[in-house]
Amino acid sequence: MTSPDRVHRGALLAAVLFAALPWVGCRKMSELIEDESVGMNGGFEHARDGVPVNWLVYNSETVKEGGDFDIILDTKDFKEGRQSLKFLIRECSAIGGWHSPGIAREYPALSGETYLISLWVKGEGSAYLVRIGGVDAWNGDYETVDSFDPASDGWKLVEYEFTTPGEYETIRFELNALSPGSLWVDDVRIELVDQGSSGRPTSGSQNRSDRRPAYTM
Ligand SMILES: [Ca+2]
Repeated sequence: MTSPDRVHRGALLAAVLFAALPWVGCRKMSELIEDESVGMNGGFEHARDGVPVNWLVYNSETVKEGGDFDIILDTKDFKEGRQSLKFLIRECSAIGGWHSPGIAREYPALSGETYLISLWVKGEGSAYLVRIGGVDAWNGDYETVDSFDPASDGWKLVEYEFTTPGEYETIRFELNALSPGSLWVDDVRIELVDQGSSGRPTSGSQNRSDRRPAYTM
C-alpha cells in the first residue's frame, strides 16, 4: 500500500520493545510505565515520578536530538479530572515521532472497524501534530487528527473518525510538539463507533459523556 504518510516502523517497534529494558550508556527511545489498574489514563490523572502511566512518552531522557523542554502535569489548566499533560517547549526537533517531545499508544484493532478519536487540546505557539494510523511491525499508514492552527484560541475539542485499513491489526495514536511554545492535552479517548464486520460491540451513543471507551488499556 502506498501513502504519503507511510513510514518505516522498525524503530517504532524498537521503541516499544526497548522501553521497559534497563539501559546503561544508551538512550531509550521512549519511556513507559505500565499500570493495568488505571486503564487507558487518557485524562493523565495517574503518573509516577511525573510520567503519565500507560503512555509511551518521548521526554528529555529519551529524545536523542535533545532540545530543551519539559513535559509536566498541569493542575491549574485542564479540561477533565484534576490535571492535564503540558508540553513546555523551549527548543526541539520538528521531525516528530520519537525525535520530538510527545506521547503515543497502540491498541489492537480489526479490519474495517471505525473508531472515534477525541481529545481536548490547547496550543500556545507550539506547532503540534496528532496522528492516528494502522501499523504493523515495519510500516504505518497515518492520518492527521489535528495540527496547530494559529487562529485557534484556548481549549478545543477535536473529534476524528478513523477506519482501520485492511491489512492492519493495530492502531497507533501519537501526539508530538514540534516547535517552541506550550501545548496542553487532556481526556484522550479512542472509541469503537462502527464494528464493520468484526461483530464487536460499539460504544452505542452519540453523546460523548455517555460513550464507552473502546479499550480500558
Ligand atoms: Ca485530566
